[in-house]
Amino acid sequence: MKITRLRTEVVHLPIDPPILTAILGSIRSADCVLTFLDTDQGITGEGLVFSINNRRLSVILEMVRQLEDLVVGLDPRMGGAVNAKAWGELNFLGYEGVSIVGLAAVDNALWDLRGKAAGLNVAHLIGACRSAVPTYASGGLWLDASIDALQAQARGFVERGFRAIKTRVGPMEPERMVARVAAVREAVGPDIALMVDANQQMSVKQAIRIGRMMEGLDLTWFEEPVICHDHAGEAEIRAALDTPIASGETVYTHRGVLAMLQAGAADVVMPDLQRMGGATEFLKAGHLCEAFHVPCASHLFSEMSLPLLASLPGGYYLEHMPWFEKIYRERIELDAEGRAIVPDRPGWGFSFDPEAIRRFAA
Ligand code: SMN
Ligand code: MG
Repeated sequence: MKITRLRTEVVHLPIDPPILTAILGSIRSADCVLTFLDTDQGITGEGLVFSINNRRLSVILEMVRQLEDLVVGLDPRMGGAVNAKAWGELNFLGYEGVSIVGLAAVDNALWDLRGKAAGLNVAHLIGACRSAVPTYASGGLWLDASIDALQAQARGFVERGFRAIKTRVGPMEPERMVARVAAVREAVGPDIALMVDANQQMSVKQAIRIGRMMEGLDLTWFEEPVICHDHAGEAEIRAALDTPIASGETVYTHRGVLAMLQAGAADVVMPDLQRMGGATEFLKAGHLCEAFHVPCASHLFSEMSLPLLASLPGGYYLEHMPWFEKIYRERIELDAEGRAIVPDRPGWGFSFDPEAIRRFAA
């Protein structure tokens, strides 16, 4: 089998109503570069990368397109060679930022292609450790929700079958912040796992103070309390609190994860498939986490991260974010314990819907 071309489609997926976040402000759309690797056997591999509010999307699109020469003519079974060659070439542009985002689109399409060629889901291609992955509802409980709305949304997630949910805190008085999280805990009771994400907006001292105020709320984790580069600060907060610290969505490649682990920055690492540079790097990051006895969760990209977490011995919570589900034919399904079921379908097990592509096309 040979790859004949790399194709891209741009789609704009509305986030409606818009959501308010502490780090990115109002988010109104997830704008994607869908990436297709066509072959001479009629099988196509699919990957996607994205930008928020259509910002700088054309730069990402061009980066993906610029990698076409690495894959055309290649036997997809030799995907490791593409990755190794890309790493060599990207040395010039760098191992963070848009170059790695471009690689993610191509690498993920290659994994999908290998799965489809073998007739296996990516989890089974690697060798799955589990047939379902614990997941938390992340598409709600935002900063602009009132206390009543927070409680109603939290109960709604539990009614839909989720056993874990994440809420956000942002710039406001600590007492108000903690009261909002306490209201969510009160709404769902003690048996639902609850995470809190601060999106990097606190100082180390603030995070320790607020983290102490939340210790009684039995949080599963307190995420990104401080700016993503401050691994020493994260380690200080981690040492001061009983609540586990989660971080990692903003670092690039397995090397970024390695630096976090070496700094003892987090109790839970949550790599982002796009910032990792694709599944090949995500898996390396996951294996490093295992070596450091740190559970590996995921950030966004729920459909593709699901098979990867299923295949990692130390795989932990899948972030269930519904932003991309409109573009897929299939949806993630939950089992009776609120875990995301690994599909039997080949490749990622989630494929782009041509009708949805037309509807959301540029
Ligand atoms: C997040 C990331 C990107 C956009 C909105 C929210 C958040 C998460 O940090 O972990 O989901
Ligand atoms: Mg986060």
